[in-house]
Amino acid sequence: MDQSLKDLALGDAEKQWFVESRFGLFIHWGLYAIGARHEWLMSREEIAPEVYERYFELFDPDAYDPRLWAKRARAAGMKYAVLTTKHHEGFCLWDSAVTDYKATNTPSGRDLVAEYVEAFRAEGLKIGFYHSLIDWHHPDFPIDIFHPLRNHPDAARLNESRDVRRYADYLHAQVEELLTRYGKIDIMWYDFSYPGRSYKGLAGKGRNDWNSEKLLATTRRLQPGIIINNRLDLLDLPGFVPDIMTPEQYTPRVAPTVKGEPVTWEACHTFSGSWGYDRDEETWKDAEQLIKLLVGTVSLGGNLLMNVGPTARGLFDDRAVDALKVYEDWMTLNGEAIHGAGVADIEPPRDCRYTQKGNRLFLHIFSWPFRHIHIDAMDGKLEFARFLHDGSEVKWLTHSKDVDSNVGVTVPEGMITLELPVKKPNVTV
Ligand code: JFZ
Repeated sequence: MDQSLKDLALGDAEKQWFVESRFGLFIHWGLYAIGARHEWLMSREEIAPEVYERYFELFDPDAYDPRLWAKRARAAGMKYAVLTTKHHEGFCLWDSAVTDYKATNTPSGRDLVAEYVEAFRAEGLKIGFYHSLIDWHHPDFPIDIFHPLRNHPDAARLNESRDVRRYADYLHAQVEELLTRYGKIDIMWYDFSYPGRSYKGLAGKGRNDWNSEKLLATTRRLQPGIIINNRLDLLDLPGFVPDIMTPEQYTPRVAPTVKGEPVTWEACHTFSGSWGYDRDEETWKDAEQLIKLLVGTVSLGGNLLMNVGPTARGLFDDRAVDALKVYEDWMTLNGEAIHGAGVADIEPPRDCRYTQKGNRLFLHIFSWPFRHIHIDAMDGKLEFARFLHDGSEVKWLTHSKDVDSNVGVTVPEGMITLELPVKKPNVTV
């Protein structure tokens, strides 16, 4: 691989804000909010572009006030946000010069991206753009495995007039707009590549289709400090390591590596299974799941990008508001154990997680042990233990050396304050 591509990766210092943030808001918003049954409905239901355009004609999020969104995100302890500027449906939330398929041409008439950037920046959050590489509306995007017209009897013939190079020019022109019109952008989240996959002879797409190397270079040139994710299909180029890895809807069992080296990573998850607003979805995560997801991710050294799919009116659904409130309540008391915290160099007890920040070790108790919890010995370095939520002292007992739970472990230099960021439940023991 050429050296230039390797030089495009960010150094640790430039990613420090990201790692310390630990928690961000993903926002999937587009015409699919009207369908309200998953952001992939155009593909799943094989809706032809001209039929899907009905949503375009009806799009009018009269209640959109991103200042409200930003306030809720900040209150939940989130430090950055990533908004879908365009999802696979091809609809653009900003006033792009290279398409008519954009928010400013709907009854809404507003540049939704501009308002988002201003509102989230005003709340002190870093600004991210999700941008779909896939585009099911663009006339030059070749019909492929996921395309709504994949089962069209003339798909192969229709593809003869579709030129992916023209589509790539469009993609690059739009990225240029997004990265030059809105000031400093902190994250670019491209999505996604699927080379080597095929369906009825229709090929998948990857770096040759997107012209990924150039897209990466352009992104870096226009926004030198921007964090760029890993979905451009560049991973198998020797020596190349993306700024971040983005495991989706699962939290890895161990921290991910790339080419044998630890890597900065961010798990993305949903409140309810779907990314776009899904009115009838019933699998909303409960408070315990939400907290465990965040703690579990940070305990492995990752970030959590938690998603909300706003409604077609531009509001967060009540269930999303409740979920954000869960985070708000917990983070208000326990945010110390998340922001700037990461992997602890010590094994947690069963059903527990550790996060650590300097000489403060946070023990997250996933299932309350009632009377005692046995933690590994810390060679006398344990200085003080207390609950994080109220600062109150927790007394501990030291067992003799032959008790299993006291077998020595390696801990960092210096004394440690152990803090327990879980409220003791109201039970009599
Ligand atoms: C992608 C999007 O398709 C999805 O709508 C959402 O935006 C999510 C965050 O990212 O999800 C994927 C990515 C990769 C595959 C499938 C869905 N894949 O490789 O099959």
